[in-house]
Amino acid sequence: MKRTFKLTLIAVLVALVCNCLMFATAASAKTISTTATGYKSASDVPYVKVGNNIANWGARGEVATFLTTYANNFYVGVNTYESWMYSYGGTTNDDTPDSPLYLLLKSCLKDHHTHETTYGEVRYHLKYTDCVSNDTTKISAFYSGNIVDSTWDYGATYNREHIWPASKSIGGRPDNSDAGDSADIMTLRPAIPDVNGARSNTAYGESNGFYDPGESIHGDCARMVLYTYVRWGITWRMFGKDGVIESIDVLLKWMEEDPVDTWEMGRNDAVQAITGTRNVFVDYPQLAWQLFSREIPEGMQTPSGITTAQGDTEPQQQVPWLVVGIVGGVIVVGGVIVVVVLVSKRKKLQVVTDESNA
Ligand SMILES: [Ca+2]
Repeated sequence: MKRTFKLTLIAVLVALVCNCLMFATAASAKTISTTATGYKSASDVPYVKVGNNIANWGARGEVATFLTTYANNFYVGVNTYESWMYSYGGTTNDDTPDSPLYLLLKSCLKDHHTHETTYGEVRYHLKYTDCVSNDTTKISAFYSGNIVDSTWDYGATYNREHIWPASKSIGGRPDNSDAGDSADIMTLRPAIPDVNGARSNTAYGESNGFYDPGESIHGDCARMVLYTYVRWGITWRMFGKDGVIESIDVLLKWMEEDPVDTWEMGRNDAVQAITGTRNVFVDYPQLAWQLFSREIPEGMQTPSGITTAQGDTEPQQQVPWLVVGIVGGVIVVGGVIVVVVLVSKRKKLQVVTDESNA
């Protein structure tokens, strides 16, 4: 009997060690680098609604690994990645692009754009689009990353930075009553006045004479200018020093190196609640490579998990580590119980044999 107890104890210990090892593997295999919010699926997102607005629920630097409910409801009918993935991009320079993919994306963004913000109303929307983790009392200033009071104080604490410089836009410098490309909240960001002034209307880039906004927002900037390039069709001012970003190479490099975070996804939701439209390059950044006829980088992180080359969709297979751990544990414990039962039966048989010999 004592031997059976010892065996059972050893078996339980072995099972526990096996389970611990499996869960340790599971933890190290996760793709989310920070747990600022920790939301892992669309149903996790706790939307805070204020009138027609919703607050940005995301966190900076936390790679987006899913599309939200708002995104999923947006991409339906002809406007889905599946319907675009075989469309020809064909854009190789800054000339007027009229490829099938460019036109499809443009009509998607434009048709959904049911409310064009005025420059004046943007002042009161930024606390929803640019807050962090649903806290609308504070906003995240672009470029510097400062968290400041969200109350609009006529531009003293923060002003409205044109990611696509107003001087290079169709509408030009807007008045508060103006709408159009230079008043589109999608590409207007709260910025500390000194920082905004330092950038002025310099094109983004890495070479001399360009403005480098910093690695953590390289992708943010690239995806925003690409939105304007398609939605508003300002294609002739896109590349080079007279444009808004250095080159196609820099644009794609920045998008790859700085993947979409949950904050950008949250901002897309908040902007959609106001204007009706989204930035398709935040939800499906891989479309940028397709648009410029480049091969999508192998293993690139995208919110939808689709990372393979154009025309060849293959959703990322996530290994269900938790299930593997539980099933593995059950198998180990089950095996051990069988062994213990067999050993104890054998022992009983021995006792009976011993007794009959007596
Ligand atoms: Ca970023």
